Amino acid sequence: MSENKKTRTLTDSSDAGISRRRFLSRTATGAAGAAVFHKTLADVPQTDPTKQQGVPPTALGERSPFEKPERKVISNILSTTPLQDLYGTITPSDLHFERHHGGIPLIDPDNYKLIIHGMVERPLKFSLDDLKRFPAITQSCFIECSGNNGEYYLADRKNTPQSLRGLTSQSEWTGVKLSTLFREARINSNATWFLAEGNDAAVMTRSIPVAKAWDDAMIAYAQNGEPLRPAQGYPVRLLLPGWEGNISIKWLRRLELGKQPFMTREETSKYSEPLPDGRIRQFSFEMEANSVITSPAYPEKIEPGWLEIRGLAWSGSGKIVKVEVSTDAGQNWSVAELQGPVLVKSHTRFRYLWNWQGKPAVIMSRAMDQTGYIQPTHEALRDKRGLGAPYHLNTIVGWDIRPDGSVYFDVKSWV
Ligand SMILES: Nc1nc2c(c(=O)[nH]1)N[C@H]1C(S)=C(S)[C@@H](COP(=O)(O)O)O[C@H]1N2
Ligand SMILES: [Mo]
Repeated sequence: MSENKKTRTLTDSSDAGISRRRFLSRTATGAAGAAVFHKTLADVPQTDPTKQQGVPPTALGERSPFEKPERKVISNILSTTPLQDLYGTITPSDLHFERHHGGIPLIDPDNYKLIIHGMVERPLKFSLDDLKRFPAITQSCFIECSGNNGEYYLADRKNTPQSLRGLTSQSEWTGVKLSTLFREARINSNATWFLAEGNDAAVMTRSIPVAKAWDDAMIAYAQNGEPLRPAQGYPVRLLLPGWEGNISIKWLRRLELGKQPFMTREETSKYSEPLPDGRIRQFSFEMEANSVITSPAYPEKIEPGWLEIRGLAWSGSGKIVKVEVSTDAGQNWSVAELQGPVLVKSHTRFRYLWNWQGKPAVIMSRAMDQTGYIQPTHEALRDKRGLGAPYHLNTIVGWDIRPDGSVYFDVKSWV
């Protein structure tokens, strides 16, 4: 009966009114007549919860076994966020999308070093503790891979919000402003670019204009209230709000100041975009306004009557100021409601009430940001930029609703 004793000592003064007899009769109805706590929620029999002990406090929490949101692992370098299973704007850290070219390295925080050198007056080396001693800032923003365009499934009507747009995730990040470190190192006034280098098998390097450091770049060591997840760059990553995810170098180990782009491997091949006029767009930092309806979407089935069309919009250029929804394949547009507070360079929830009358319909969303930029159709994007590279394709996408209520990806929005 030691279990019973334990339970009693846990009982606080607010339970003082419960008589010993009633207490015993309650616990006695538990499994095998004793107050047996179950180890995990999955072990608790699905019978009357008032008639059995549940699960005691544990060091780490668990999700309800009834909820199974999962990243979809596309390959050993890529996984996507289940946008359709999430609420609000923050992505739970264990569901943040992952993109890495050489796997997730294991880095001991005690051996961590960040070096700043090149065109600086004072070359510096920081430990993780050094970085944590600087004034800290916290800001929310999304990270989106420039390849967030569903290229893996485009022609497939069984696309989901996750397969179409699951390479964007939102977190609350904490760390140090990059400008604080650049001041500390007294960077040369002619230094207009810097190189950022990662400590993983890919040794990823990118060139970045110093102006971004004076704007909003940061060195992040925490995500959603805890140290970074290894997949997000533990112990330290560079974070460039609003810019293509690729440049936010994870497992950051070195920053070198210079006066021109460093022409890294990524910049001379992979992440450049051929344009229709034969020129090549080498740097395309900002993620332009984008949106996706997360419900209704494939594989949901809807019933006639009122429903709320829900989704996410975001822009790397600032705040989302407007999201419009069409229920007739883009002929007419109505303004959706935005859930505040709307933050810069952040996922923004939109909602639109709609009375579906059981007829075929195509629903779409399009976002507008504070610069006046409006998310384009696929046709407009193709004319402007060509489709020479599968990057920065923030096309308006839609869902095709059939008379029986089934919902499919509107493949036509991609032609
Ligand atoms: N060191 C390093 N940093 C990296 C990468 C990498 O492979 N190595 N991948 C980049 C790419 S392509 C993207 S889209 C983002 C993804 O960040 P996440 O995995 O935290 O979502 O990290 C970037 N930073
Ligand atoms: Mo990426």
